[in-house]
Amino acid sequence: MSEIQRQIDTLRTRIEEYNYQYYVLDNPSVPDAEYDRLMRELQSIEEKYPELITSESPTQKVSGKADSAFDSITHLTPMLSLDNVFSEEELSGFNQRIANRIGEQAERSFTCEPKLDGLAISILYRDGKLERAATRGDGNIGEDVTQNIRTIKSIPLKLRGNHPGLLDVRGEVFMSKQTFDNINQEAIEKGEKVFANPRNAAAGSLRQLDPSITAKRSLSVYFYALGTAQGVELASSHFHRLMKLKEWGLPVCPEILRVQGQSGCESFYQDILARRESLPYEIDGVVYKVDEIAQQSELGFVSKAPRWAIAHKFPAQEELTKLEAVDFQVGRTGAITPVARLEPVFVGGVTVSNATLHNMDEIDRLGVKVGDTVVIRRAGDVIPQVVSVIMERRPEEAGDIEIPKQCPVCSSEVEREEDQAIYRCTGGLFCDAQRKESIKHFASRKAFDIEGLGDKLVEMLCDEGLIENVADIFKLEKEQLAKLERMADKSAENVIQAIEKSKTTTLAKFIYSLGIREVGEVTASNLAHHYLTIDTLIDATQDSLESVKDIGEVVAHHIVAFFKNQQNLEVINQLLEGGVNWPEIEILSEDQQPLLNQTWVLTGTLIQLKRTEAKQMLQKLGAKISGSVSKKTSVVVAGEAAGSKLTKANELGIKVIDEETFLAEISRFQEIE
Ligand code: 5U1
Repeated sequence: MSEIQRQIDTLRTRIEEYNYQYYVLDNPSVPDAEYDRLMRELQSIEEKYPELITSESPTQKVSGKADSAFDSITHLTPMLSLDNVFSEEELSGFNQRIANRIGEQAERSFTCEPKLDGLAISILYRDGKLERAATRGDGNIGEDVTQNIRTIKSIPLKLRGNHPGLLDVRGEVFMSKQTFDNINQEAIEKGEKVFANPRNAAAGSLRQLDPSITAKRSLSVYFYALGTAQGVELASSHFHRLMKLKEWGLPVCPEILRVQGQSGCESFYQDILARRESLPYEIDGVVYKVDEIAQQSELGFVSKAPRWAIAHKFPAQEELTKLEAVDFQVGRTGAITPVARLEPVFVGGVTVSNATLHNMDEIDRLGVKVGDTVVIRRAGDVIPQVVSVIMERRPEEAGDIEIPKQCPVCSSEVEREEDQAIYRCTGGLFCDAQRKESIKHFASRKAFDIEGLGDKLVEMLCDEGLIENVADIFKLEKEQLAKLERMADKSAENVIQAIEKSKTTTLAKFIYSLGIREVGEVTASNLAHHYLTIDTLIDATQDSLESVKDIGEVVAHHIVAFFKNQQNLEVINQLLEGGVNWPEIEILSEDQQPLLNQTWVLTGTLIQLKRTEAKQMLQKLGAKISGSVSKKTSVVVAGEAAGSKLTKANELGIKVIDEETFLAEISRFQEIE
């Protein structure tokens, strides 16, 4: 056998295995990017050696396979798939191919749609009634999932309006990010297997033999194409046809847009890419379709994909790389976090060489060893994560990961708290790492908000011995700063001014800045409004603390322990003597707090207000601010590009207001005050 044939066989075997894992088991082991790479490699070899193409090659068919557990349905017209482009140059190639076939057109219209990451389906309506539904399967024969599709709330069993007598409509069944999180959370609580991603969860939920399980999974659907439509006159534009689907009661993605030419397509791509994280569903790119149906017909198809449509894929959010080593980082409270050192890999639009491994339980759960090939995920601005291990690529010399017995920074003993996944350095403020981290926290935006005193400068000041604790910040002099590397006179002056400005704060921020374990912004604010002065808080007992809103035994214990420590009290004294101050907290009567007992959630981007300002306004009126939407939420303020929290609020029927309405309501209360 020739070397080329051997290469082709290896690629085909691998791709077939990955197809099986993806389509039949709903449990892929490698990222899409790896699959796409193998497929492209095979395609390019087959292009060079067309005599080696066989009809069984994965390049020759629409992937997928009808599962024998379901009856088969032969589609009225084949369900096609889409070719992909990954760059603007490749998109130009697509446009050039269109122009070569049907002529140049300066501003050809395209319909642009997000490419949902779900499961393609075809639904047949006869005389307006849902008759049958099928998965794509191999493109010609799919699985009969009619009973399961009937349980999806947004799919009408009867069409509305002047619909076709016979309609075969195609779309994507998907699971929203929120539903996916809820289902996986439930699975964790029950000790069951979690789904790898919303797409697999959607596929696994739809291909259930018991439709009552599908019904519980809250699947969604958006339709994007007509297979067959008989008995009505159809529009000559794809975009208008989609609008018609809406009139017949079929959900269509609200993001679709008709644009002119390649530049219109590129703008759509950039816009959706920028909003990808805040969309309530997962997408892996966008789709452009020549809008004129007459032009579509002229262009026709090539093997399994139309020439008039293309998917423009986003940079992969998951990639394969090698775990080269694991280091241990010490945080502000001594928590020791394993950090994966990776062979650099381009993922989610940037080169990644580190990823968090969270804690030792996570390492056990992943079963990961040094030397393994791992799947790395980087979505949006979230810290890169190790998602899974490709076990079949484990080298013989792969090494176990063990927690160090001593702190890697100060050599103090490392302890594991009972029933906790976290190991901690017992060095406290003796540990350089904990000291540095507590100073970084103190200077950070939500705490003292000292502009210019970022993490790097804190590191330098500590390393130079210019500060040892947070109170030393207020003793710094301009000349000391100006001597530091890459610190000009002007910058030193600015930092000194920012330090001076930060001295006036609020009691809530002061408490938060102290970095007491598990005392976040909200708890700090509750403590401030309960105790009103720092001295009363310092003297508070465990029982008294447990009576404060949202404070339980553990947090109360951390607070008591913090103020018992003489070193901490000394630092607080030095801060106050150094000029740190805050205005007295006004005690408002209940009728001055019209939002008392209400819980508000802020989501999306606010344009006219800073998020912290909005929070303060609400807290002053008595409202509690929460980071997540639940049945207990009173009102959700949805700014621009609000995502999953807004969806959840709508699902739960919770009052949602925009920023304008929020400002109007707040100013009404302020007038009453
Ligand atoms: N949004 C969208 N996704 N998607 C997938 N449109 C779309 N069109 C497709 C596929 C497979 O196929 C067309 C050829 C109808």
